[in-house]
Amino acid sequence: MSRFAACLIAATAAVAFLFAWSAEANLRNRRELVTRYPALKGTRLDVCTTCHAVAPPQLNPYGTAWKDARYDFAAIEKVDSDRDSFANRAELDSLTFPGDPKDRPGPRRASAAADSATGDTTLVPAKPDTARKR
Ligand SMILES: [Ca+2]
Repeated sequence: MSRFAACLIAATAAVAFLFAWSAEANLRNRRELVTRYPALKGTRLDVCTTCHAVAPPQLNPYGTAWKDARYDFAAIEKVDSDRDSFANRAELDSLTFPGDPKDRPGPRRASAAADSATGDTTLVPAKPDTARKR
């Protein structure tokens, strides 16, 4: 085996490992989100784009805030990460994306993040608050 081929195989293995590690980290983070907020399981927010920009691994404002808060969801519940005038917890309770300023409680047009999850671009009513009250 040539030295070039060995380097190519090592580089390919390293890239495959990083993809697998990143995918596992994303799944683990989503599990943490629905463990903290069980009402989100299976909803439009049970997707990578709740914390990531449309092109992971880039984080959206909510994901960045969560990371900056040392991965403590409770610490950022009262913060309005995407500056759309709704606190993160209010957005989670309303099933709107806390990292997307175009998606907020009330009647809305599906946002880019929502589009990536559902493919829906029509006007949709806000879903009722289904999260448990604490
Ligand atoms: Ca929002």
